Amino acid sequence: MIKEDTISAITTAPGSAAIGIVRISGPDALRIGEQMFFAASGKKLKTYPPHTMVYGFIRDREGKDIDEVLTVYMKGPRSYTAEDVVEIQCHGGMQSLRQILSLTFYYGARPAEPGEFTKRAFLNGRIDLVQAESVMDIINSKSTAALKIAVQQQEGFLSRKLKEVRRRLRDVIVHLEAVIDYPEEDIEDVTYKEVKESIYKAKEEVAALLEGAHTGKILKEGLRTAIIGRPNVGKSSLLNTLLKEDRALVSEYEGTTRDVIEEQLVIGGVPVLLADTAGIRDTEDFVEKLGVERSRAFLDKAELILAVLDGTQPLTPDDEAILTAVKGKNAVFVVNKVDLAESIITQTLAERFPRENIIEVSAKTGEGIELLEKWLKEYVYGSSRQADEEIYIQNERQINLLRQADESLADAVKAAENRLPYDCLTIDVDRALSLMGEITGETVRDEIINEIFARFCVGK
Ligand SMILES: Nc1nc2c(ncn2[C@@H]2O[C@H](COP(=O)(O)OP(=O)(O)OP(=O)(O)O)[C@@H](O)[C@H]2O)c(=O)[nH]1
Ligand SMILES: [Mg+2]
Repeated sequence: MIKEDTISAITTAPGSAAIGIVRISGPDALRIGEQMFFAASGKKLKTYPPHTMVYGFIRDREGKDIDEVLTVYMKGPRSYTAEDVVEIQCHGGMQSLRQILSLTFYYGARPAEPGEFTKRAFLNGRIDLVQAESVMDIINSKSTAALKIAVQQQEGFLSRKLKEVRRRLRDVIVHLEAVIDYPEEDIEDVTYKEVKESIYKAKEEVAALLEGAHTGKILKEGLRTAIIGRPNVGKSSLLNTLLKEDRALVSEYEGTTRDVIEEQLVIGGVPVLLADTAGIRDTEDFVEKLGVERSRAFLDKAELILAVLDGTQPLTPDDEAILTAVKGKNAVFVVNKVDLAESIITQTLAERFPRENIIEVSAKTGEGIELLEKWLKEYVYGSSRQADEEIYIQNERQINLLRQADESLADAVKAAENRLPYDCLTIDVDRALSLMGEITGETVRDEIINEIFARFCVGK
């Protein structure tokens, strides 16, 4: 345990609310708490067993009541920071919270820096860096799926996996060092074969984690999706149906949508940033032209394109232009208006694109929309993956480190194949080990730690 000074902050959101919380953490937490809190029972806070809610009042220096509160003393290490903590639950108005907070300063606490409570939990070894980072992910989760991943990370799913892989790699190094020190006992063939197999296994586990990172990022940030198509095929109708709300204007006139309409929604559990765009075609109308330019920009920057086509009409040159434009992008071809007549273009499309990427729908009746939802879900999770069992990394820092570790392991495998000297092998494996240690915080530099916690909010 590192002995630190005592810090305090308001840990609840600013504004009016039913309750607000002031947290004090550090060696003087109990002393400071005792000086300002007066239990209704007349007893001292420290006479209660730790982790007991005690009803009473916060009084200012003159002994006047500031607020009626509940106070709890959590004796370290059984607290958020693993230090002694006192938390005061008062009424959630800013006046009461601010006065209580300044009183903690008066009695000797110092204002907590952003993320400092969580940083202390990390420095005191209660949680690792992955768990600390997941605290912010939990707070910022945009969907139930993203929350679930963040909570799994908080519980140490990823940390345990990394520990396992690192243990495997450490064994490799021990093995190699033994044969470097006692070369006469070495049987080279066996050593290279065994070492290569172990490293390869570790590399496969890292690769599996990286595969899940695509899913993790989408669940965290939302899948950037653009609805693209020529005028009047039913793009805005599709947006409205997916949103279950009349958001965009729909009309029988071509060129109804002029500007891009963006909405956030959750489709089949997947958070989606969905953009309805102006129909793309050659036009002389100045404003429509601007809209078309914007549509093209969205076509470029979206990760996924919903290319909408009118199933009741043959493909037009404008359709063809769009089909060409989405080449090389992730696209699903939405054949619309199948409530009017059987599609006459599905067959033609199927000759050019994988059939599973062509979906017949009616934006008007909702027919086929569930197929589109299913398609999206599979795109995000992969068809064979079991959403519950996988580890999905959401954090950019962690993904980058893991990518580099993966490269080092690839180098190590190659080195073993080419029978390079043992110490070349240990260098690569060592590097992978230290990169993975940076993810959990075992081998990370102070500046990086400070940078990570500076992104937190005050009070966390
Ligand atoms: N029967 C039927 N009509 C549809 C369907 N989808 C859209 N429509 C009609 O097609 C016309 C055009 O629909 P919109 O949603 O405005 O088409 P859009 O692609 O957004 O058109 P622009 O914004 O002009 O590019 C409207 O009259 C809709 O009612 C559908 O699935 N079935
Ligand atoms: Mg429209």
